Amino acid sequence: MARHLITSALPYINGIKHLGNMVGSMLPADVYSRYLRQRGHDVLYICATDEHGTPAELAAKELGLPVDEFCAQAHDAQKAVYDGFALAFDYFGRSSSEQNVEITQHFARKLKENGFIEERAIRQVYSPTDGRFLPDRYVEGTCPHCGYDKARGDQCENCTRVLDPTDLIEPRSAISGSTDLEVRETKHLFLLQSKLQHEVEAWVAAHEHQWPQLASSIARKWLTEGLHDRAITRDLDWGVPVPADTWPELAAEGKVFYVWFDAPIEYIGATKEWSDQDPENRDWKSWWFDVDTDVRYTEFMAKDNVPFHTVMFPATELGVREPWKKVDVVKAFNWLTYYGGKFSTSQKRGVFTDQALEVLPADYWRYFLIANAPESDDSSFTWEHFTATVNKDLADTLGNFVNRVLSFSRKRFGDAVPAGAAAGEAEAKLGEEIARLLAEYEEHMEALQFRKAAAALRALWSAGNSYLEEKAPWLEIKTDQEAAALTLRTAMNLIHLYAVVSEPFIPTSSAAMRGAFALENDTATWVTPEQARYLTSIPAGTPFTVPPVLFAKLTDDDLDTYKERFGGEAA
Ligand code: B3M
Ligand code: ZN
Repeated sequence: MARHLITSALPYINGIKHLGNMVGSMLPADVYSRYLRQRGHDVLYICATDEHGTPAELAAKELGLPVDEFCAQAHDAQKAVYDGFALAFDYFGRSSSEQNVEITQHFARKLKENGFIEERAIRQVYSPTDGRFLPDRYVEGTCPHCGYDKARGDQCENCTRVLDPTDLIEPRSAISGSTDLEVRETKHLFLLQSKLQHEVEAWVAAHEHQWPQLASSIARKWLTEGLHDRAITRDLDWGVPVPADTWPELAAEGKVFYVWFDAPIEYIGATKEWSDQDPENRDWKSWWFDVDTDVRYTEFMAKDNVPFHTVMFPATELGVREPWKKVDVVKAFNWLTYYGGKFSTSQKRGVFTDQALEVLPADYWRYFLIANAPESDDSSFTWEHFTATVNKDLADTLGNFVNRVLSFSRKRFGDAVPAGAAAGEAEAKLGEEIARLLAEYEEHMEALQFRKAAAALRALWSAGNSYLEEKAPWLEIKTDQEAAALTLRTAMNLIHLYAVVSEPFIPTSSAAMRGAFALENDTATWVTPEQARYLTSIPAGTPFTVPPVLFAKLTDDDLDTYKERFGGEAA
């Protein structure tokens, strides 16, 4: 048993996320956490809403709400969707928590003590029309690198380059649209990342062998370009305040930390939120402080977040000069596209996670998304592909197997698992095959290869179908009751096995499959390949019920309805 700390990139507070966000961070983290818990590990899966920064202020403004009220509501709305997706966080926190304020301020004080933070006067975009400085997303304009004309002051959504508002061509205020902008001088705190370049390099070199190529190549690219000193404060009303004991002047001016400074620290902050709810039994520091080799820490995120997690946050942690846990494995994802085009929160294109749940239950999405996760490359969502996958893998291969076996057995042998003949050659062959596929499934899960894991799971389901076709109990029963009973008992053992091992992907359907059998004590959290070989967890005589159809088959009419509602093509 090992201790696994797992985090997924913190979703911004400014709106319900689309399927692309889900598949690139929270969902695979949940699948992995569930798997590790089932294998008996001590798992802590932490996530939170990322509540500071200009997106929150802008979204609140649009709704005419005070920012704190907006964030409280938006947090609950996001949490409800994640519950709907059956994401089993150990804790889903909020980066605006007092815990995060405390730890972020602590980090900043330490960085200053160690000579990694310095005050500098800088020139910033100021809008006389709006009567304020315009940091980050408060300025929009044309990206100097790729020419995209809706680039934001902090990052270009199109080419993912990180920007400074003064880089933008033809800048305009995101509040008023005013192009009457000037540049004024103001003081800010700078994180002297350039001083940490060598340390970060050495740290990356020592860890990147555990990261997928996508993550290490992005980290390398950033290190090659060189770490620049970065302003880590902003002139905003909403954020973690600069601590007055350390920087009285800046605090008096109402400066707050930049959202990307406090957001990663919220991984720790949220763990403390979790711990503070039950301090007798939970110890946040035992996950984060001085635990270098005791805890294995895996982070999940989409590729645009990789620089912050492989380079900048490690630089912060290194500069603090205290033994805070650093990431071991960075699992990074490419983009999920919508018919080859961009899913876009700002442009409202694609399928949002709340809408997805209006269309079909979570398990359909969980399976499809993970089976097609954009791991080695971008992958494209289309309704055609989605409905075909649901019909083939979930409805035909898994669901139909379960219902067919259980209803047929009940019709012929009643409400308990029949005994039948002793296992023969076909069962031995099946056992071999199942053991082999299960070992493969485990291997891919351990390696965080989700598409391959899904393929191995699907192969396990298929192996049951092949066995059933080969044995054909509906024919066997005409000549040999005992043989038919053996086939059905074996198939029912497969159903129980599927229930256990499919749980990380489709927890609700797994519970329904498992619940079909009234086992005396069904405590198995996992089935090892060795146990699977014998397929004997459901003994003869076990009472069972036939669950309702697990996965509805989607029709051409359904497909038309979805395409009508969401659009069948990228804009
Ligand atoms: N909220 C960015 C994003 O949603 C950001 C991630 C923070 S992780 C510490 O893409
Ligand atoms: Zn660009």
